[in-house]
Amino acid sequence: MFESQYEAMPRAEIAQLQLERLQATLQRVYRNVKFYRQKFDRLGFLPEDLLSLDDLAKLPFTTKEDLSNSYPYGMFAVPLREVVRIHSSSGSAGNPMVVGYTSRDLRTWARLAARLMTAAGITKDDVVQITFHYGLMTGGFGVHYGAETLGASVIPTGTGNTFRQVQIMRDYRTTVLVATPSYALVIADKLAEIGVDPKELHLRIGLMGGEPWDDKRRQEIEGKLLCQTFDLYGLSEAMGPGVAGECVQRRGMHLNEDHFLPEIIDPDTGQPLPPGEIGELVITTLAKEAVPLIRFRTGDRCSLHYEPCPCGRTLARISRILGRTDEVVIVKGVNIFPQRVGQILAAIQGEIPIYQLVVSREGHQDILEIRVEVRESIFFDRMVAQRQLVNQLSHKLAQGIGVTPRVKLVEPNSISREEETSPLVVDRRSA
Ligand code: DLL
Repeated sequence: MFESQYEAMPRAEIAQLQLERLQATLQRVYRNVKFYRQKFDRLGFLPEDLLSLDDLAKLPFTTKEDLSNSYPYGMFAVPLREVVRIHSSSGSAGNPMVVGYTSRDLRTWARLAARLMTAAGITKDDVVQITFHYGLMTGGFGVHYGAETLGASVIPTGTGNTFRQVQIMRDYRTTVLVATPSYALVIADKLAEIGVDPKELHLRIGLMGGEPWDDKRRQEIEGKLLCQTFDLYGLSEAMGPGVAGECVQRRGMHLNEDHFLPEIIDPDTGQPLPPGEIGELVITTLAKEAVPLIRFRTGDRCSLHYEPCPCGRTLARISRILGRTDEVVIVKGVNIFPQRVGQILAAIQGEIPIYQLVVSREGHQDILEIRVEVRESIFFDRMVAQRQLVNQLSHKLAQGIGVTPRVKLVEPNSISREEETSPLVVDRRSA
């Protein structure tokens, strides 16, 4: 274990530490974040009223919309001068969500990521190739500093240029591939395409996260890349990767409970559910300085388990993420709110047209098609005009959602609402 004093802490001590940290967090947000102060005042709740962990359930939830509404810095509990890093994520249908880190937050992040990498069996002898995006999203940097903290040799390739990824993997003798499950399969396809035998590689571990996957994909990745894979969970609002991850037992993901207090709620009623039941994961951060969160609704469906793990860690485990409670679709690891697409189209066209997102796979690549109903007359226009419109829409949408879609103009009343996964989305990937 990387930090056995926390990872194998007796349960009673974990609860005591959580309570102390929670009280301190409530004090901090009450003093420094108007959003929370107003919420607590409305309830007549003072931070010192929290006497046990159960009292947390008296407080209201924080949602993605709340974070978007406080764009950009409304949720920050420290002055900007103390913030040393800023990341951002899609947030909600409205503004993006901005998250900041103090230098202590960054050190914590690196340690928590290092814990989960150690749990997956990664050591300082490993050569770790990180294909997560390095940039505004949290994936790349989070794992990067975790791996460096471990003392592993890090290759920060970032996403894309799959041919080069394969060359590097073979020539630099990569032992750990860090990727979204779908990108791991894209890499596997590339191996086959250019005739590299996976036996030529030195890969032993695949650390996979950032998007939903299942055991079938796990077997496919392991069979094609000849490595053992481990699930890694996180979300930008809480930190990024580093929230939870599988140990070598691979029976759920250990959640770094000394930093994140989990609850599972019924997404419809908001009522807490007992351990083992599937519901929405709600997280309260316990030591974050820059952007603490109280009862944040992640939108992720899973269950929570407190049984001891044969690995010796006492930290609770969450199941695989089984889906979402909202309409977010994750395409190539990027979270997309379908309504955001409508807003972008409205900004170009003056009103929200009828539209639909169709997500599918070609080989192992996620493909996002956005169908937009347009006036019939458009189809009588010159091809050039049509193509210009498609290019314009696809460019603006790519800017707005972070994934380049294929835009398809369709005639009025042609979008079928029958096979939808949600009101605006058809997701054919699991078919
Ligand atoms: O995806 C952070 C991350 C990157 C975690 C890489 C792990 C690895 P966001 O872009 O804010 O942050 O997206 C967070 O992605 O609420 C889940 O819906 C989904 N997600 C992340 N990890 C997993 C996973 C990063 N292992 C959202 N399994 C989360 C299923 C996952 N879904």
